[in-house]
Amino acid sequence: MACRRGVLIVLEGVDKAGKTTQCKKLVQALQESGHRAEMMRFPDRTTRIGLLISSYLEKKSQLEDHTVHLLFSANRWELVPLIKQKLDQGITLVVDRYAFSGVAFTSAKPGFSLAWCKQPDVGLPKPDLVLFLQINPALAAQRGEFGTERYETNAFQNKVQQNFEQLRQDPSVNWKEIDAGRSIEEVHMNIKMLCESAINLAKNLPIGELWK
Ligand code: ADP
Ligand code: 2DT
Repeated sequence: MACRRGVLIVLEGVDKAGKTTQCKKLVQALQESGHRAEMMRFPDRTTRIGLLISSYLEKKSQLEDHTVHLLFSANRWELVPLIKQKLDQGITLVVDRYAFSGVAFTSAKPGFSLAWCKQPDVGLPKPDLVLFLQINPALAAQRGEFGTERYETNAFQNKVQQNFEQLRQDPSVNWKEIDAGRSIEEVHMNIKMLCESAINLAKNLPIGELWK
């Protein structure tokens, strides 16, 4: 039997919606049911570009707003060869944040349009499924104190949430909304079911190009 490609699954949502928790559980569940699956996250802070981003997020350095937006995008593009290689090998990738966070966060800054923010990420591998973990940012904030990184304030997260709402109007992306206010296990079961069907549907189709 020909080796079918892996499927590109992205989890998005405001801080503390539960993305990292659910990515880990999903990878484990997929592996247990016989799929090859791995987790990735953006920003990937381990590359040279990622180190610049990490220092900026930790407020150890300043970067001009357009510049850091382009670095976040470059951080995705530099990993595209690896993403394609893994998908070709039949490995399903579960990705914690992608271009949607890129657009939602930068466009929460004054003077940035959604259209401008999307441009550098046009043509990235298009996720087969984008799971939006929907939660009121005020409820998510109750899951723990904000850290000290950039963007970790209620006012900023509210703007990010509104920008996600706009991005989710785009029918060219396969968005699925998940009620992330439920227990970790309930959310997981919901996500697992959606992913199993996405894997069955997508594995015979070529990977698309985002926003193109
Ligand atoms: P994100 O990656 O979206 O920022 P995390 O997965 O890191 O979110 O979760 C943030 C915090 O909330 C963690 O302490 C985690 O254990 C907790 N958490 C995650 N999902 C839930 C949930 N469904 N209900 C209650 N707490 C949760
Ligand atoms: P975490 O490492 O805790 O997820 O925080 N961000 C992320 C952007 O501004 N642009 C992007 O393209 C991406 C992927 C979201 C990372 C922080 O960086 C923000 C929170």
